Amino acid sequence: MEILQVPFVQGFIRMCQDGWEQNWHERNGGNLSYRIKPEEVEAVRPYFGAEQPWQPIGTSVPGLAGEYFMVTGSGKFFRNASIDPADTTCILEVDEAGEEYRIWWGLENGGRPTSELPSHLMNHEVKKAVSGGKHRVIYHAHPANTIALTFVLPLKDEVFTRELWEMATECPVVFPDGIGVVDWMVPGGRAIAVKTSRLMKEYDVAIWAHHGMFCSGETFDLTFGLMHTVEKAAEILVKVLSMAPQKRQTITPQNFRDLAVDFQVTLPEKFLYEK
Ligand code: 2HA
Ligand code: ZN
Repeated sequence: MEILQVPFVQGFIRMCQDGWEQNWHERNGGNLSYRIKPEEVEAVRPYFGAEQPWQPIGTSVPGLAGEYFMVTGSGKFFRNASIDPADTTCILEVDEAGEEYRIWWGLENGGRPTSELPSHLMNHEVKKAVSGGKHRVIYHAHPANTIALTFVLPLKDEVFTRELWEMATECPVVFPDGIGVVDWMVPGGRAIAVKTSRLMKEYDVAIWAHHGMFCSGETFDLTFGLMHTVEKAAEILVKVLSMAPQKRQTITPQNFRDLAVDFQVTLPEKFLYEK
């Protein structure tokens, strides 16, 4: 067995390749992180290298003390992840205070974990707590239709959620809690991480205006599928807005309430406003 045959490592790399093929990762755009299960840490531990120095995370995540993560590297291209995982990704450990990390595997030609490490880890900390430990994947990408909408829709959770729900009947079933929106902010730091992780208490999706999207989920499939569903709905909305200034017909608030009953989801009334 090689480290690249360990199932979570394969799942991680496949997701990088899938995102690249969707055109969501120009150049070094986007980043991915996975909170590794204890038994999976043992499966990869034999491949760990020499102990490396602790480095500051840039924020505080005490809820992740002692956890291990697989993450993409800063400045690395998703396009190359499947070709050279040991150069483009890494496995790191968070210290007992949740202040520092150290790398155990990967980034073998040097480099640092993703520039969005504070956002990834703060999102993980929140989602681990609110999901009872089930959420393990945080994914950031630059899908074009979602980004395009941040130039024409009001930057409000209620508007993005409702407009995207209307674009496909599956949407309220796939993301019943809705979508959070972050105004334009400087990426890479603690401030945007704090803002995003606050939204992640309530939502599994956060959109960064004029930048991209963050999704959280239990598995690679569910998290990729969530991003894919939101971006597909955004693509339909871009087409609709390009064809006509107004929709001739759509899914109504009462339609959503009926759907919620049959599909046994709770759809918050704040998204079902009259227009
Ligand atoms: O370049 O996507 O947000 C990586 C990013 C930063
Ligand atoms: Zn980005």
